[in-house]
Amino acid sequence: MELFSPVNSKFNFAEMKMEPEGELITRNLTDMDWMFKDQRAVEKLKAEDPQIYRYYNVKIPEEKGHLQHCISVINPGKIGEEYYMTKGHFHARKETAEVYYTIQGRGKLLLQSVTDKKPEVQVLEMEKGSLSYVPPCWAHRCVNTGNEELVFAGIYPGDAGHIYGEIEEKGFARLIVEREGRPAIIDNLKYG
Ligand code: S6P
Ligand code: ZN
Repeated sequence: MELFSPVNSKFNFAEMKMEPEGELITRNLTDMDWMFKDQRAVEKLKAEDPQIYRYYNVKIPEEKGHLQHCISVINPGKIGEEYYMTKGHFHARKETAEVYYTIQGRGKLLLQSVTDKKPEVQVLEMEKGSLSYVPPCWAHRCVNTGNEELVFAGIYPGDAGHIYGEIEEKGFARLIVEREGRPAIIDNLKYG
């Protein structure tokens, strides 16, 4: 393995961005509009195309032994009754895990098992200080249920890789929506 130099990154809360920026990936509504339940609400907002989330990847070799790490920022907001969320994915190397550390805001971490059996769904709370463990073989999506940006760090093996296609197509079996002013976990009737 080549010697890689130690590197520091810092999240600038005044400007809500990472410094140095690294690789910045932004997801606006039109990058994921089909993933929201309420397609009428999507149509109304499409022209405006709000940013849903962004993440700053520190550039690290995608090799075993390294640790990828990034800071994600999910904006507050809803499409219809469904909160802003990440697309969600599982790792190409399914046996790789991940740790999330919530730095600001409030949300839910939606986890769905990726095995041959019927998927199991679990939800973990994300709030300032939460250290959440995503074990191997669980797809993961973060949802901002608060009224400020949800900011969290993700740390995972260098060679984990990401698979989006299946979740882009099928979604998760549960959705996180606002009901009577509070987050509720409901079945995704379109799952499958
Ligand atoms: C990577 C890690 C996060 C996400 C980021 C965006 O393994 O879980 O850095 O990439 O939160 O979510 P997504 O689902 O669009 O990759
Ligand atoms: Zn991941």
